Amino acid sequence: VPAPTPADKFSFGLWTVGWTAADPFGAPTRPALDVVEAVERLAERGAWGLTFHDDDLFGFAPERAHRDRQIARLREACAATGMTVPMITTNLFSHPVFKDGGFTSNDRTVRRLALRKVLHNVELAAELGARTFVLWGGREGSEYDSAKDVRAALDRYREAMDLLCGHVLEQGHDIRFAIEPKPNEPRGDILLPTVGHALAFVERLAHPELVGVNPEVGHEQMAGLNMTHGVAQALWAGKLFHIDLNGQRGIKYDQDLVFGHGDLLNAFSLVDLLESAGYDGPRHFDYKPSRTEDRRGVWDSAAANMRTYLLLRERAAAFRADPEVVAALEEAGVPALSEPTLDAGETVADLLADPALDAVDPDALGRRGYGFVRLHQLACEHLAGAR
Ligand code: 3MF
Ligand code: MG
Ligand code: MG
Ligand code: MG
Repeated sequence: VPAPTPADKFSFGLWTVGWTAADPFGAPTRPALDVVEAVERLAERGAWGLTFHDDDLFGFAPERAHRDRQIARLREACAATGMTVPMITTNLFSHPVFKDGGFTSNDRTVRRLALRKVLHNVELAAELGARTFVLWGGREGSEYDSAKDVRAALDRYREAMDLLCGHVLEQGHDIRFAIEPKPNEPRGDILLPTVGHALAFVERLAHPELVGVNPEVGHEQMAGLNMTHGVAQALWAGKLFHIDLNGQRGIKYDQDLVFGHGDLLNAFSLVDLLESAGYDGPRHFDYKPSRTEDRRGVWDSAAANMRTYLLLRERAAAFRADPEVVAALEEAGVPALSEPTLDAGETVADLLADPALDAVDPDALGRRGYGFVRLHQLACEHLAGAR
């Protein structure tokens, strides 16, 4: 497997390698990580970009001088290493003021504060040349159905998105927004819980062309969904603006494991999809180095994400190139699904009167085997390095 290079477009959140591993049950197990060290260590390992929440870089409501200094240090580190800032995002979830949400808090003043915080960070994104702005509404939701008017909350969510898009258009910024769905945690139920919900929401906005999705492997899997299917639908809709790669083992708390350290088969089909669909955006890792890890474990785990992606990319290419796989795909009818069901110009009347359909024996057709299991076994064998 080749070593990662910037051409692979691997990016990491500052909050990932920088996680000090405080969890709801225990204190931090690692010291804070400085942004300059994050940029340097990631660049050394072949990464391309660093992403961050405003609070990750300069804290909540920073002094002007501290904010400027941190931005300058990030810029200098990027200039020295060739690293980029392809995406930035705003923290509307840590400070107690956002405990009932930002854009959809029941408190109007909180909503106004949230909008102002995001608008400031959109300006920073423009200054740093970040072309994607991710919005994860982790506190937009409720624990109690009686406490949140969901239709009103969606009106306020839309109001926020329309304001942000209008602002970006007015300023002429080259920035698109990507909504990151998650079903729950920290709220009992989060609004826009899955890729599908977010895609439907985007179509109701004033500027749908400026808004897409940022699916996260673990978030879809927390909802019991197939990440590869969700990403395929986002691609189909032209809405895969960004992606959060990580690992998750089933329906439980958000594990943020290394990419591939959860459902490895689903990670394989995801890489196969991204590569074959020609997705050319960032391959962004939103993982957490486990609480058991020391500094070395942090950087080993960062490298593991990239290596796993490249390994799966290699395995997927070998799978596609294997003549037995090509034949099995053919037998399974996979390429045949791309053929339109009606002939060009064929009408409803033509279809109804088709004599070839009269001659079909549905019972015989019902006995057709598709060979999907054999095909999948070939995928497993490629993944396991057996072919
Ligand atoms: C939480 C997340 C977030 C988002 C981030 C936006 C803290 O489960 O996944 O990470 O990814 O806020 O990019
Ligand atoms: Mg997660
Ligand atoms: Mg997460
Ligand atoms: Mg995420």
